[in-house]
Amino acid sequence: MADQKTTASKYAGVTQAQLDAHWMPYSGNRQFKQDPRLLVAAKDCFYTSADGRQIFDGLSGLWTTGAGHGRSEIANAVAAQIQQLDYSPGFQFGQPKSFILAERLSHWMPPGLNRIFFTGSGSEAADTSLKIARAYWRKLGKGTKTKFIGRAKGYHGVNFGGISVGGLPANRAWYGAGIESYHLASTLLPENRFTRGEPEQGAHLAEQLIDLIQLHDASNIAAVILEPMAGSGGVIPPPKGYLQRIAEICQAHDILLIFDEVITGFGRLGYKTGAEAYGVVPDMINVAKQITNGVIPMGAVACKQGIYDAFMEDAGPDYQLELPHGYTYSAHPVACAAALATLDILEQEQLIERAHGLIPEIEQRVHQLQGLPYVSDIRNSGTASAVSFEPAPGEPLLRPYQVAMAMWSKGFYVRYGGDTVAIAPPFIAELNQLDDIYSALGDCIAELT
Ligand code: PXG
Repeated sequence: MADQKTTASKYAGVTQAQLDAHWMPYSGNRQFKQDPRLLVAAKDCFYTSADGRQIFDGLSGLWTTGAGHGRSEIANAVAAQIQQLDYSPGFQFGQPKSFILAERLSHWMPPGLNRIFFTGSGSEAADTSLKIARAYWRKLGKGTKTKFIGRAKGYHGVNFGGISVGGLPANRAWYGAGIESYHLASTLLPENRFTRGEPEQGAHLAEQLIDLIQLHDASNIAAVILEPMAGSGGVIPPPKGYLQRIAEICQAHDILLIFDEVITGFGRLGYKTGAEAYGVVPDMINVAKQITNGVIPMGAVACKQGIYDAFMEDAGPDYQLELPHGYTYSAHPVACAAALATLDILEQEQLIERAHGLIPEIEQRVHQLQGLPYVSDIRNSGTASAVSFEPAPGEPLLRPYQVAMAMWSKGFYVRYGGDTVAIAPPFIAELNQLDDIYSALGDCIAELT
């Protein structure tokens, strides 16, 4: 892949004025527009770049596309749905597929999380879950339970609720007051550097929740929200026993536990959910991304039935709405069709099991990079892996960027952010493709100056 000929313009006919017009999300707009990295097609594990190269998809899109690209089953389901019912109102009227999908999703969730609220994205799922938590306590006559507890280095999307409970400083610093939230410490500990999988040290950090409860009183706390494996924060697996202890404390103090499984939902950890992977049942689970294989935007919040039931009780006349919340695109029929086709693929091709089988392969390959220059840590969790770098003098973000750009020129797409490069290949990746991407990563790191 390294020496492929440039056969087409890397601009794909896009003019400078067109590049300038799009304010790109989470991007270095100025650098990108000088040297665009445009993708024009995708099939299976590969993108085609505008300059005609095959680029291995080392992050399954943005953690979205575990079943690989160009899945005709999803394309056909989407096309058929648009022909049959392209849009239908989700408020006070319905369409069959949302009900079929909700019931089906409940079987992907831990037992009891069988009431599904649809959103358009992971960020909307985060804010929906927080709103449901507050409203739930109010319905129960405990309206003082409004505060939230998140975790440092947590990511729950970019809406105001999500950045309030989120723990990535850059995502919060510029946006003023959020909703009242407090944070547990990150479980990223120096003593766990280069651990394979879940680290031994760190379960004691769950006890910080007791301290926060003592400080704020459980009567004021609505929920704890955590990613079972913190993805955007740099692939941070939970220490052994940590999530179990958090769940115990929440239960003992009548605090809801929300798992944000936007990345871990539907196979990334080799299980249906992180909840299943770690044997912990939260009160709500947020999903998005892999729910439609990334093809159509969609998110969802799966709730314990008791939460839903609380809203249905004493709710006035039965034509009156029970929860004043929802989106124009909640349960969009085309997204529902894409999700049903995606679940079919995951089940029929046993891709969760396939992802599970990749875990030791990825673990072994990524940890071979230990000892290369500037590598300060290597982590892996399920089929996600990450390499962190010592900061370059005065430019802490430089090395991951340099590595990712070198990977791009060798024909590999990887994610970079903060001090970390992350790789999370599609569940359909072959072992030789894993060989290729991790050895290319090693070469790119070795080239760092
Ligand atoms: N929660 C979690 C745990 C996420 O990972 C969101 C919520 C927000 O989802 P939406 O659909 O609103 O973007 C996410 C999104 C990365 C990366 O580089 C991660 C995400 C998005 C883009 C890049 O790790 N996660």
